[in-house]
Amino acid sequence: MLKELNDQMNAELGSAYLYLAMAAYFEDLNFKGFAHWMKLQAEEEFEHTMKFYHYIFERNGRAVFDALEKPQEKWDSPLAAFEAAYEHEKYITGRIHNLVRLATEENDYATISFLNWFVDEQVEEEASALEIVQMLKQLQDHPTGLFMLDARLAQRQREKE
Ligand code: OFO
Repeated sequence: MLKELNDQMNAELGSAYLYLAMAAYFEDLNFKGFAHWMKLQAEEEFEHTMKFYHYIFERNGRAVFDALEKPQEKWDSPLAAFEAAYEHEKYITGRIHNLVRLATEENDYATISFLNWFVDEQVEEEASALEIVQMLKQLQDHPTGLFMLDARLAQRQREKE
C-alpha cells in the first residue's frame, strides 16, 4: 500500500507540472485569466502531493520522488487544453478509486479514511474542468467570448479546505 501511495504522491506532483505547463501555454497566448486558473490548479496539486507526503511518513513509510515526465508544451486551442485537463482528472480519479479498492482489500481503514477526502475532491476537480470545457465549446473560439471567459477565470480564488 505504501508503494502505491508513493506512486500517487508522484502522480499528484505530475498533475502540478502539467497544469504549470498549461499555465505557460496560456500566458504565452496572453490569456492571463486562463493562466491564473491553471496556476491555482497547480498549487492545489502541490497541496495534494503534500497530503500524500505527510500521510506516508505518518504511517512510518518513506516518501520517494521519481523523475517527472516532460509535459506537453502546446495545445491546439484553449478548448483542447481544458479537454486535456478534464481527461487528466478522470485518469487521476481512476487512480484514486484503485487505491481505495486496494486499501479495502487490505482492510486498511486508516488509508480508506485518508483517501475519502480525495474521492470527494475528484468529483469537484472533474466538475470544474468540465464546466470550462462546456463553456469553451459554446464559445466556439469566438474572440469576444474567449476574452470574457478569460476575465472570469482571472477571478478564481483559492478554496478553503
Ligand atoms: Fe490532485 O486532483 Fe487533480 O489531478
